[in-house]
Amino acid sequence: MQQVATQPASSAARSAPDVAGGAATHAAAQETDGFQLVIDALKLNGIDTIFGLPGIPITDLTRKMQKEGLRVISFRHEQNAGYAASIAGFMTQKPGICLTVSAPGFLNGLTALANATTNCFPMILISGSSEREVVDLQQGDYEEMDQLAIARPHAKAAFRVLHAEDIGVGVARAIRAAVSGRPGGVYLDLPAKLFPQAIDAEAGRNSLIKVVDAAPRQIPAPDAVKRAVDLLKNAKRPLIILGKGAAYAQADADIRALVEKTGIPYLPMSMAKGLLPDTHAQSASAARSYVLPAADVVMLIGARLNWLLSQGKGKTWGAATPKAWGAQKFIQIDISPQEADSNVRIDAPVVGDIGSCVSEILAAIDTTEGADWQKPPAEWLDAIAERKTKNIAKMGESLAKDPSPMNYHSALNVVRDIIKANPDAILVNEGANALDHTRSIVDMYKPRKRLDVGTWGVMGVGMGFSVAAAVVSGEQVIAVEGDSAFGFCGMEVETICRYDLPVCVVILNNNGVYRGDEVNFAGGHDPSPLGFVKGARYEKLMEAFGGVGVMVATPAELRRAMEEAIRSRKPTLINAVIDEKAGTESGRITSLNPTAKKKP
Ligand code: ADP
Ligand code: TPW
Repeated sequence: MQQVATQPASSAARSAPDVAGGAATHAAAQETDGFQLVIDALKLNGIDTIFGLPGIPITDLTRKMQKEGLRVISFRHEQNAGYAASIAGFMTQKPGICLTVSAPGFLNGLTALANATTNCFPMILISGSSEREVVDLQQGDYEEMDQLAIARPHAKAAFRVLHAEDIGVGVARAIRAAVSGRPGGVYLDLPAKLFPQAIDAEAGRNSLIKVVDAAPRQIPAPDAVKRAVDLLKNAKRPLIILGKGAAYAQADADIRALVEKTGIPYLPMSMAKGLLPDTHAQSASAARSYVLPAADVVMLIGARLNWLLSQGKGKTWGAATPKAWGAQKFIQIDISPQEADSNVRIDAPVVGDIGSCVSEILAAIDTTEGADWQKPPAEWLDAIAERKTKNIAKMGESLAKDPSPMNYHSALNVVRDIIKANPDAILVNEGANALDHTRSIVDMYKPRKRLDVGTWGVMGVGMGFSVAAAVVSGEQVIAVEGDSAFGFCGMEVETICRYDLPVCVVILNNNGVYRGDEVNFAGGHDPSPLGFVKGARYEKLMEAFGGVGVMVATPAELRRAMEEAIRSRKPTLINAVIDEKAGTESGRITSLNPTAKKKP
């Protein structure tokens, strides 16, 4: 391995596929190796950024990658590198790459890989691994682990490459698996022995594959489109639900055209906020609890009927009992042919990529209905408008209050103004109350600007997402974090400072998980399992690495600090101290939390 690192720069360059051969006369110049082929295969496929953490056996790989023009973003913990890779995949439709060492590094990255698969984000976890023969006989190698077997159930696909001449195929298969069909996490196992394997440079070059049409369009069947349009046409109380699949698909103009042409009210799921501006007249977000049970036809676009939509049944949907179905008929646009009927009957599944499905539906409406398309009945739209007006006024009252200490509403009212003034900024968000309140208070104006805990409600994505969002887009990032959520990934503020990224972290600090006023019911010296150090100075963590740290206690101070962070684009951490009694247990999902019959 060391041999490769100390190779003269020119020899490494000569073995790259685009310049190899020709003038090369030295024997070494006619050979390439595993290190080089991995880099060449990734570059050939347009991969330009790697999120990872070095160590045996991938240290030289990270050095060589950087030397050869890949941007290598090195983290303090692989889980955060993995989250970064996954969200880069969501934002760009290119698989985000996370590179780790073997066993413990691999396992640290695996949570992020599983999360990517769950959320349908395209990502490739590339981990170095130990010697196969020793691992398989369990003879006690350095960082011994059967990584491929462990990754498989958590990934959409998993591959191992044993020979340098197979690297091209391995990378191509990983890319196709990550981005085609329903996107997901892919594991690529690269044993230590692979990297220094030398092969003939020309054979190596010929073994590489530039993947053609990695995520082929999937055109829906005309009869499926017709079935959906017929159902929609006859609806009295139609509703469109936009999910993060719709945001991922980057079919923004057609989705907006479909919503506006049909005049159907819509609800954005959390990461679909901004696909149309949240201030859009047809947004039914402020009347969610009215539209879900009352709708008669619901068109899901890139959203699953999972727990976030109460599995399509129960009270949320107007049914009498938790397991009973509502009276709705469903249209579901999804790339996965297996998604329909997973919870309730889907009357009109439309299988295909969202871009193709939405444009075919638009075309069908135009051909069959043309100018005759009837907007939904006025009673439906008026009833929604009435609820919206009432709820928006109620929210306005809460936002106008200026309590002392500050609470979620008065702090987030500031964030709401800041995003309104900076609609290109990317909002990263995690926590329980910090998540739920931000989602409902802070309007988004552009697609793919809100990145959050997603399908699993996982804590710890905040700093990885922030790093990737800043690196991929170059835009200002604002991360609104619960103090507990931040603790899962807080050390990455060093990464933010090291790469000098325009990230402003706002910690809504209420001294604990959900809230900060819990006591130890045993009466002992230990704090409650839910409590943290009171009056913690999180802002000093950012200062420790050269960033800007500010502690604020009022909305005016918060506004000043955020405005300055955006003006300067400096890494900034704002410790926003809020009322420790402000939160509720588990935020808005208290009902999912089993509690003891008798309180401790
Ligand atoms: P949300 O949490 O926002 O409701 P989900 O993650 O539950 O969204 O659902 C996203 C859905 O979008 C998945 O079922 C996935 O198969 C689908 N999807 C992702 N990308 C595409 C695409 N390009 N075309 C069609 N469907 C897609
Ligand atoms: C990987 C369980 C859900 S929300 C939360 C935890 C620990 C923290 C809530 O406190 P926070 O926000 O962030 O201070 P706030 O505003 O309510 O006070 N481990 C993982 N994921 C989850 N979801 C948990 C634990 C949890």
